Amino acid sequence: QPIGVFDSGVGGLTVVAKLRMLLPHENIIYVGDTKRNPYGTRTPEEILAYTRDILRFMTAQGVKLVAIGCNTVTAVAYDTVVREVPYPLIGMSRGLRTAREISATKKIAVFATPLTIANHSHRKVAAAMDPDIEIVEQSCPALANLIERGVLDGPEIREPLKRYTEPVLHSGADTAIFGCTHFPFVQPLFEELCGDSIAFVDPAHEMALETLDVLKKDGLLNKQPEPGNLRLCFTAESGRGSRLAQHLIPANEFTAEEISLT
Ligand code: DGN
Repeated sequence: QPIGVFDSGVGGLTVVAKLRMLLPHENIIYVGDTKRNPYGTRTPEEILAYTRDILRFMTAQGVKLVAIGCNTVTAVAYDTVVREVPYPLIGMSRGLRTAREISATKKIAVFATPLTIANHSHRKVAAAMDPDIEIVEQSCPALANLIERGVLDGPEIREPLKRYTEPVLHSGADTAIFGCTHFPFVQPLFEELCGDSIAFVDPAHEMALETLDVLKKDGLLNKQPEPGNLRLCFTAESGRGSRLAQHLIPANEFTAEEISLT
């Protein structure tokens, strides 16, 4: 039985890459809703409907667990859909446990889509965890779209990225969380622009650990000795999805196809 992972587009592939590091024997089926991307500018009702479409597809594939590789879907739809599926559903981790361990100033920046920032979801989780943590929120409206189009370097992406990192550099934050799963695609650019003053946390690592825990606890770990297979499904432009996937995962380790969800 495979694990399902999904996102509004290619962003969740950064989560798949981390999952495969920690769970190399698991078969994974990925859905990127590239046809309806981006979700960041949709209404909550639309996002809920799209999430249900994807989960219906996952259920039909016989998944044993689904990990949501998207902060926006987690913030908007998780609490509703978790009650509707017969398998464990893991929301995108906020990465705060790791960030809290790393940060000396207790000032932690979050780079995310406007919808996730408007939800203040990192701030809420941080407040419940440790009231001394201060979250510096930085909305990055242009970023996910550029990455979705395959723009991973050059002035078109460096210019907005400079605008987003500048205030964070002056905020006193010493740690930053990627609050959007697209952003680790351009982690080298973030690091270049921030120098040594900020350490970056990819929450996908925490999420992979949580997935491992749940699979273990439920006795669902795949015992096969050979490497797990990876099937990438996109609702549009699977060629572009496949090309972007190759930045993270060797081409001979996955197949890519186009699917229809409706
Ligand atoms: N990758 C999504 C996230 O983590 O929020 C954002 C993508 C989008 O559609 N805006």
